[in-house]
Amino acid sequence: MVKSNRILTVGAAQLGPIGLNESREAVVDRLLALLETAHDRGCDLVVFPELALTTFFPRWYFQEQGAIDRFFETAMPGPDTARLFERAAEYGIGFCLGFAELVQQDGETMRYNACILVDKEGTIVGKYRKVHLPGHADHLPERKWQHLEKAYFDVGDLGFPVWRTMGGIMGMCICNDRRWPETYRMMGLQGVEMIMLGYNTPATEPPWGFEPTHLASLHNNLSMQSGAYQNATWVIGVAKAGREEGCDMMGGTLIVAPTGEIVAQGRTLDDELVVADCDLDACNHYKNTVFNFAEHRQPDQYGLITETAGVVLPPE
Ligand code: ING
Repeated sequence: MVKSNRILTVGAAQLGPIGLNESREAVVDRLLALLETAHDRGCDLVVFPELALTTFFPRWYFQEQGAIDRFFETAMPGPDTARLFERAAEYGIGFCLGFAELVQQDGETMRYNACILVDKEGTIVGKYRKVHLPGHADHLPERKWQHLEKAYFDVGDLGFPVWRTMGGIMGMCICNDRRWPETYRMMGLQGVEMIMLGYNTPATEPPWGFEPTHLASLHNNLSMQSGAYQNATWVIGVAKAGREEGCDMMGGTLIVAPTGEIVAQGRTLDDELVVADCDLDACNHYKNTVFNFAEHRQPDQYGLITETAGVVLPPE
């Protein structure tokens, strides 16, 4: 078999807890330490979690907009993150970074749960803004933890783009996006070969109430393994893990092959680099056979479902 030269050595850079008042400088120091380990391990690409610069602040209700906005970046790279870009470019390592983005759009201040893809030269080649915002929009004082992403972020307005870079077709999504099949399929229809995503997921107490704890891992793995297999793509899922301000966040950092197999997994709830060689050509088999969309999909039949969903059809 011809040896593929499209092998990316990927480092899934899981983060342990980030404190409510932990400085950007202290957090970037941790990102740089993971980046150094990735350099030592020969990585081409490093994937950091969702909101990798701050604690998961939607778990609290803040009344003052200023108290919320202190978790946002108004420039990327900015004064706190420039050294991450510089060091990565020195190492020749690309990276994906999740952060809270505050931006002016048509004279209006918009706030997104965002992530960027930076190439080996330190250039931002892509940006994604989280589309599926889970939780609730209003303060629910009876809850142990809030989940106020709908209050703190606008719905992402960039769709699900993919970018030809790092020798392949790369895509991104964020956290709750990974639970929705549309997320993977929108990129699958564009030929994606690697989807990078970060997440901050409470290990218990999902937004709607109690669930047996083993299901958190099942649903995490199921979502990413099926997304990978059904769209013949690699999926890199990276946790912010551990007991963050008293809230237990699940780990479960995963690297999933286009076969749907888990090829590497995190073992801790701390800062941990999970590394695997990802051959982008491993996507070709399924894209050319089982999931050859051109050959097998019938889009003109899919539209019919929306007309009948939930409607009792009249007798023939
Ligand atoms: N967190 C969670 C996630 O989708 C959640 C919210 C937890 C949804 C548990 C369902 C079950 O992983 C974020 N930040 O989206």
